[in-house]
Amino acid sequence: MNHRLQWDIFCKVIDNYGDIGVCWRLAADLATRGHRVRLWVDDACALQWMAPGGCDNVRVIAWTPPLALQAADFALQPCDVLVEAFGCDAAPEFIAACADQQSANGLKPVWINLEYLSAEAYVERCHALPSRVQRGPAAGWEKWFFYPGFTAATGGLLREPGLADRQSRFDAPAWLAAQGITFSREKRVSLFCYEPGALPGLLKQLAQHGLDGEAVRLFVAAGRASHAVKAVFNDEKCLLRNTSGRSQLSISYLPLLTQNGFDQLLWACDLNFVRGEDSLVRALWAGKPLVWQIYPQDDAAHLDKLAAFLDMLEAPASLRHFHQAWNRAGTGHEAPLVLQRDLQDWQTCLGNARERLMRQNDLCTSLLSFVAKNR
Ligand code: TRH
Repeated sequence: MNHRLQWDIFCKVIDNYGDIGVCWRLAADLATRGHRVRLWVDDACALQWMAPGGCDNVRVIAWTPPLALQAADFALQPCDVLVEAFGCDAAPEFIAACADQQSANGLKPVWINLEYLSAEAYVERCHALPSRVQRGPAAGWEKWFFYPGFTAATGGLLREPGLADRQSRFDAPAWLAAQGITFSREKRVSLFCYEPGALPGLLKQLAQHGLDGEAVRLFVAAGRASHAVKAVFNDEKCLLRNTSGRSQLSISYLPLLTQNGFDQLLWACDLNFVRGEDSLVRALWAGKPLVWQIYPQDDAAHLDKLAAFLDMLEAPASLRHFHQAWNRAGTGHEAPLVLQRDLQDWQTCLGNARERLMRQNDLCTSLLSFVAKNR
C-alpha cells in the first residue's frame, strides 16, 4: 500500500484534446486513490468542458514562467513523483527546486517520462528503462520511461476503479431520452474524427443504405468532426439520399461533453468512430465495434502504429480493410460497405479485446507499484 504521495504532472498542450485529456484522467485517478496532484498545464481551457466540476486533491496550475512554486505550496508539499507527459520537459525552476529539496533532506522525486500509447513491439522493450540526466541541477538522477500499452509487460491503460460498475448501471434509453430521442431500432453511431478522406463516402453510404439496411442516427462530436460533416453536406446535398429521395441517416450534432458524458455516448452507440489516444482507450472499454482514426504523422510512422493496434486486436479482415480506408491520406476515398455480418465480427473482436485488457493492471496501478519499488 502506497502512502499518500504528492504528484506533479507537467502537460504541454500541442493541439487537439488528447494531451490534457490523458493528463486529467491520470490526475483524477491518482486523486481518487488518495494521492495529491498538482497538474501544471500551459493551456487548461479544455478542462472547463471536460471536467467542469474539477476533482478533490487535484490542483490545476498555470505552467507559465516564472512558475508559481510558492503559491503551489512546493515547500510544504515537496514533490514525490514528477511526471513529464508525452516527452515534454518540466520547467527548469521546478527541477532546481527539487534539487534544493534533495540537498536539504536527501529526498528526490521518482521522475517519470510518460510516453504515447502504442501497440508496437518497441514498447515492451523500452518500458521502465532508466535514462541518466546529464546536466543541470539534477545531473546524475534517473528519469524512467513509462509506456502505456496493451500487454502485461507495459504500463497498461488508464482505467479508473469503478468504470465497469458505472458502465453496467448505464441506462441507454434514459440517455437517449435526455438527448430528446425516443428509443428506436435505429443503429446508433458516434463520430469523433479529424477530416478523413473517406468521410463523404461514409456519409453517402449511411444516407443511401443505412447500416446494411437499418436506419442510422449519427452523433457527431463538437469541433473538427462536426465541421467536417457540415462541409460534406454543403458540397454534396443531393448525393446524400437514396433513390426514393429519402435518407436513412439522421444526424445529431453534439455540444462539447464532459469526459463522463463522452463515455456515455460511447456506451450508448452500436459503432464508435474515435481518434487520437484517449477516446480510443475509452472506446475499447465501451467494448462496442470501433473505427480508429489515428493521429497522422508526417513520416507516416502512424501506419505502423495502426497495423500494430489491429494485430493486437486480432482484427478480422473487414475491420482492417475499413481502417485502411478511414486512415488513407487525401480526399475522395470510398468507405467500404459495412454489412451486418461485419458488425457482428467487429463486436466479437472488440468484446474479446475488452475482456483481455480488463484482466491487465491499469496504468495507475502499474505506476503506483513502479513508484513504490523505485523510491
Ligand atoms: O483530441 P485528440 O485527437 O488528441 C490527440 C491525440 O491524443 C494524439 O495522440 C496527440 O498527439 C494529439 O492529440 C496532440 O483525441 P483524444 O486523444 O481522443 O482526446 C480527446 C479527449 O477529449 C478525450 O479525453 C475525450 C475528450 N472529449 C470530451 O471529454 N468531450 C467531448 O465532447 C469530446 C469530443 C472529447
